[in-house]
Amino acid sequence: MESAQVFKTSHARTVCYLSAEYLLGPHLAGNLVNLGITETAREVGEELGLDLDAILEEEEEPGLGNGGLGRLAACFMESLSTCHIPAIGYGIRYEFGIFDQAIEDGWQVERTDNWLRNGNPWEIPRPKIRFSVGYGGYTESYRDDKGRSRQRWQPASVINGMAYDTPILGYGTANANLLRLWKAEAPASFDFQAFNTGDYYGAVYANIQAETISKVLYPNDEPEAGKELRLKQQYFFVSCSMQDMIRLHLNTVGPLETFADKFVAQLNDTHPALAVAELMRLLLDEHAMNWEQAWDITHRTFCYTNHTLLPEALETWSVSLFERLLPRHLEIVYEINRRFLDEVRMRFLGDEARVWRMSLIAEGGERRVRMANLAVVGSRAVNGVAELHSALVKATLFKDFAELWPERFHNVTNGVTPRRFMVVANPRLSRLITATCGHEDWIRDLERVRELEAHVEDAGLQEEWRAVKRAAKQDLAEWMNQATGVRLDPESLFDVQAKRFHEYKRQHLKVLHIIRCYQRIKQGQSQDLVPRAFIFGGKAAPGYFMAKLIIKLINAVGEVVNNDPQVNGWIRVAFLPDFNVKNGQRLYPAADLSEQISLAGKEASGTGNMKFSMNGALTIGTLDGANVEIREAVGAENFFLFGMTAEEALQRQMTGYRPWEIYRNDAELKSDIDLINSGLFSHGDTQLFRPLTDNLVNHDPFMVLADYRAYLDCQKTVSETYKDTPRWTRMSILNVARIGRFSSDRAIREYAAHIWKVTPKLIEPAGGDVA
Ligand code: NTF
Repeated sequence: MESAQVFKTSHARTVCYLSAEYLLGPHLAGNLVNLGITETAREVGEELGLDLDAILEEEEEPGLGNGGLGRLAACFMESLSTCHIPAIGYGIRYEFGIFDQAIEDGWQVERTDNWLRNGNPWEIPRPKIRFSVGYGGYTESYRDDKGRSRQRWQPASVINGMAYDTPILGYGTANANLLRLWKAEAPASFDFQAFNTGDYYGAVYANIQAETISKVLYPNDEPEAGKELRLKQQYFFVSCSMQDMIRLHLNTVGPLETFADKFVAQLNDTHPALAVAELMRLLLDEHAMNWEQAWDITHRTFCYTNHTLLPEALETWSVSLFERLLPRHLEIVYEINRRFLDEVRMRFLGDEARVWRMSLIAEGGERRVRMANLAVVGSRAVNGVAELHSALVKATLFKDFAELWPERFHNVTNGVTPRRFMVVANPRLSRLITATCGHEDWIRDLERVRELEAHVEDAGLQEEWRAVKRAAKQDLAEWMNQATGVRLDPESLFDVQAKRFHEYKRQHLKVLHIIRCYQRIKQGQSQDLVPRAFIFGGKAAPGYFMAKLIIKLINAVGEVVNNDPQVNGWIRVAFLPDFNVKNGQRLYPAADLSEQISLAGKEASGTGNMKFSMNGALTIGTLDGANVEIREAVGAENFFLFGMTAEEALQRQMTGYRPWEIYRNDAELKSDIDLINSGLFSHGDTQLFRPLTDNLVNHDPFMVLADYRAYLDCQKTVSETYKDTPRWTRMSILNVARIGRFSSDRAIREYAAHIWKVTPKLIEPAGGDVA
């Protein structure tokens, strides 16, 4: 309340982060750390006979996101507070978040995530903060009281959005920003007419319909299905949020002319891109502005972050659906487009092909609204999430736009919060860092972990470093045994890949390595190997057949490997079920090796790569996303690099990629794939994995086979290095010491300085001290 009051009275410029997803994870441990009262809470608990760790285990996590994009939003909210930047996070209060994953007979099964079952102690319902949101209907022209011709929207149905606020605490600061999530409900006076005519059921049904809008998170990671409910969700939260911002502005600053000076709105991918059209509608239709003025404000308000180049993930909506649901917004999109394309024509005389490519409407076939183009045109800044990605954004996806407006394009490399992913997840490592550096300031200024470097040769530190890793591996082994019955040896190399399942991330490349190790051991050629635990975690989109088949393959290979006494002293395979924020916190501290093996050019940034590295895992990775910058930061000699570059991959695709030739010419690769087809891993079923193996041999869209040999060679180097324990330890220490740049605090400071132009606003604690 103190923060809100100060922001209000000081008219502080405020960031509004618009995101359809927030993958928050449990709040309690993070809030205790940020308040500096973890030990106090533990002691008080003991006095009361309560075990803090047991309490932390109990907490449900709000899984209101799919993967990297949603978790990034959560890290950014925490860093915004830590960096004293006035901010509001806007989103949807999904009643059911990302599904819980169970593994049955090796297959993923989805269970609903009923996270609100026992209530949510962190949220504050705000019944007075409610807005109505319309859908459908028609638009009409009329003359206002000054005789001007205006447009208005008569929606066919109206629902309400009610605010639920969660305070997001910063580390060691009195500042608390708001995460404001909207819940959909029927308007209080729902369909009275139906009531009066006796259609009680119909009226109640409409009521239920309204509430479905914030019911469930769409579980798709990258690809987008054009679902009507999804468009309704997007418009719902965007409309509530824009109305709320206007209300706040009118209540505090005053006239809407200065709206863009008070607020900057960051679009987290295209999911909230409708906000551009909605702010235009509110300014034009509800606040009687003219087009030029409304557009000037709108365009100065928004900035847009792109998170993927995968063509199937780029959102488009069919014009007919858009028109049926949002007729007024379609008119506005058309008018934005008309003016924009005139500008393009003027700049590039006679280049109609360019006009086609840049249009907000895709023509030819079913006409569709291109949300990415709307986001670029409606924003004053556009950014990618890692240097390579931002370069590709300019060179490929938005090439035409970068030629028109080069100054609009930026890079801000992602980061993650060290509070959650080091201090909360890995208290032992944190204590060791604090003891070695002699201060805790690295927690707020992660660059200062660099002070570890001075001690890298210290045998005592190396010894303690290994003990910390060893203890985390022991913890994970125990948990894994409880959860899955798979026994892991803490002495073995923990080789971990944890992220959403997607072909471009190439979990199956790692599976081919397991099969290769298996065959080598069976053939008595284990001399180059080290004992390894191959660990996987991650969910597949429920409708993504190939991703689910890869999960099944991992578990099938695991069943054979783990039950074969000839090999299971060497290798084990474990699938950690239900990879979420909480389980991630168990995994990162225990990893020796972090697998970041996507086909170069496909992973926009990756953030798991940073979380593993911060916890002392070494990375085996391609030159993709933020791997490139992590490798530069930690030093090429402390990173296991393999595979084609993005450019090489593209080149090879264009000159005709023939995976079957690689398959035929590499005897080991052929025997690994043939072993899958033999039925060894499927109780004699030779067809089960055919869709996967056939796809690899005949199409291989993500060039697994092209990188197979380089990957195996690199894994050999990994094993050799692991055998040199002091060397591995030094590399691990240096990974942590040089990871400072990948704190989300740094990312937020870059957004603040280069994109948002906001300055920190310190909150003086009112009632007392903040630790
Ligand atoms: C993801 N994008 C990217 O795939 C990751 O590489 C990146 O680290 C995160 O965003 C955060 O920037 C998406 O999830 C989406 F939805 F855009 F495809």
